[in-house]
Amino acid sequence: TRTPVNVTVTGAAGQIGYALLFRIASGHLLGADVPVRLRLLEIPQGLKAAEGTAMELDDAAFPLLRGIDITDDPNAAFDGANVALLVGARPRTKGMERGDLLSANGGIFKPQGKAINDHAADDIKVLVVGNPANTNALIAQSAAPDVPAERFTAMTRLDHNRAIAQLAKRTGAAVSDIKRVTIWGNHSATQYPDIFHAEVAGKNAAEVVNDEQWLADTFIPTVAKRGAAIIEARGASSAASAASAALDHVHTWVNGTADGDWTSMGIVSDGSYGVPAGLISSFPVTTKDGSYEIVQGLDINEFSRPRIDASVKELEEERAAVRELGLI
Ligand code: NAX
Repeated sequence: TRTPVNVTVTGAAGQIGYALLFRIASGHLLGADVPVRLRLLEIPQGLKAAEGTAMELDDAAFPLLRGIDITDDPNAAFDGANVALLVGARPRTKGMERGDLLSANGGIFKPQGKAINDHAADDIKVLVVGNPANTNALIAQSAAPDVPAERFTAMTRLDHNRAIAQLAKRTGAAVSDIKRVTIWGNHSATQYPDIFHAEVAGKNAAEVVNDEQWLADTFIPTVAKRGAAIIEARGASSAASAASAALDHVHTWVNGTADGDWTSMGIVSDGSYGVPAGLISSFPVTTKDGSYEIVQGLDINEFSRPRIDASVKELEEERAAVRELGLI
């Protein structure tokens, strides 16, 4: 029998945590044949609720679940971790300036990055979900100099999945017929969902749609502002879809992209496509055997270039702000 994989989830008592943990325990993160041990990290006020969730996980009697530890100590939570899902973050509250938001999150992601550096397993893979996800990932990565930088990633898979869903709706195609969608840049309203290289049932998606105005005025804003639309409709932010995207992100990273397809991940830039090196920005990537590569050689047209640049500029501003605050 296989050794269980240690999966650490922060913010375990939150709404994404609640949607995420049961599916991790049932095999949707790593595969139906991979046993897992869960480590739940919460702040002291969240521990009791996390214990309640752990009771329910016990009650589900998942055959793959080999244990649950709950703690408010990052050093214990990341000890021996193979996969870390950093979901807990400080939300923006009324009247909070961007600097306050970044420093509050720096207070979370810097110590967690250090704890990962000092205690995680050698094969650690980190996904940051908590917002501002790209810059939180940069803060954690900067605090972990002994971990290869490419192990720190930020989630844009929800945006990627949203783009696929919108494109399927518009074209009448099945979701499974849509390939090679790309999210570029920041997981924020400036992100750029790109369909110029995408395919709908084997045909170029931009040509199938053949409507630049729909792209500019409907598709891009619908994808980029979907989070706000969900809050408006549901009275709470995306949770089950975010959890599903987190599972997809890690599952794809570990198990590989399908032939002829790619995915979107926020990763440390190597300077590709004019994105300054070191920024954590979303790119089209293929994955294989637990590692990933940026898809190279895509032609970036006049429609796409300024949109990618605008989102990357926002990431540079966030990086400058956290540098100023001494967080990286
Ligand atoms: P909740 O407020 O329901 O849960 C957050 C949990 O994190 C709480 O239980 C809190 O006690 C815990 N927490 C706070 N600080 C912590 C720390 N230092 N260590 C451990 N736990 C800590 O939020 P939820 O709806 O679950 O969302 C979590 C994060 O995901 C938010 O930052 C949210 O903005 C972000 N999202 C990111 C998305 C993405 O695509 N990248 C989409 C969904 C979501 O909006």
